Amino acid sequence: MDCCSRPALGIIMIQLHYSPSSAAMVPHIILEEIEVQYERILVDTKNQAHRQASYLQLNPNGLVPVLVDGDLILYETAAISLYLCDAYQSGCLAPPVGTDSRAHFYKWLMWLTNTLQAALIIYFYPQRWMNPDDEAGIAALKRHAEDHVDGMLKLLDDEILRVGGPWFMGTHYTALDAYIFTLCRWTRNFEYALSASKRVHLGVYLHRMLQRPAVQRVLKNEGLNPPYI
Ligand SMILES: N[C@@H](CCC(=O)N[C@@H](CS)C(=O)NCC(=O)O)C(=O)O
Repeated sequence: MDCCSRPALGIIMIQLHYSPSSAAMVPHIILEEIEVQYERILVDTKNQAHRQASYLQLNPNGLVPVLVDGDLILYETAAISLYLCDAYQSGCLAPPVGTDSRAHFYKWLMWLTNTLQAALIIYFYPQRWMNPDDEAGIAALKRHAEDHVDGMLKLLDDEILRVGGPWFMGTHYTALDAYIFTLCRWTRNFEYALSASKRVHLGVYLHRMLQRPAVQRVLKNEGLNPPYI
């Protein structure tokens, strides 16, 4: 893959607003992979910091992550990922623009954000979609969300087998790997469907991801403990 590179800036201009184990792990991994200087700003979501006026000015949706880079304030994980790939190409984390590989990279990035991530959000917050006192309904919805994600994990497992690794797009590690790792971790407590790490090809792939120094730094930075996947 051909890439030009932009040297890391001397002063810290990038800020990542994050909370541990959230979608912010995607840009967090990317930032560690491309080795630019950045500052992590913890958003205390347990204490509703993401709902406060100062944070809503950064992201009116009240969600993490937000990336600030100079005058740019950006939310949406996929958009932040693409921006980092384009602006800081030292990590070569996306195929060259205009190639078939780049087209497939876009396809998977969109699928991850609007299909897998969206279904996982229902799994994590089923009460937002039901009457609050409908406990049976909430439990059923959570189970249905697992069922849906089950098919999606199978698709990822099949694709890893088809491509042959070591990374999702083949020999070249891309931002998709950071995204897939982050979302697959979220399935580790599945009760009905197989978690991502228990799948034949995804499991090997996720363990390979755990070997990456950037991923190890991120898990440490976010204060997470095993089991990670
Ligand atoms: N589409 C958004 C979704 C981000 C999102 O759902 N963030 C979650 C953490 S993974 C969050 O901030 N949740 C807080 C809440 O919903 O109250 C993105 O990809 O950035």
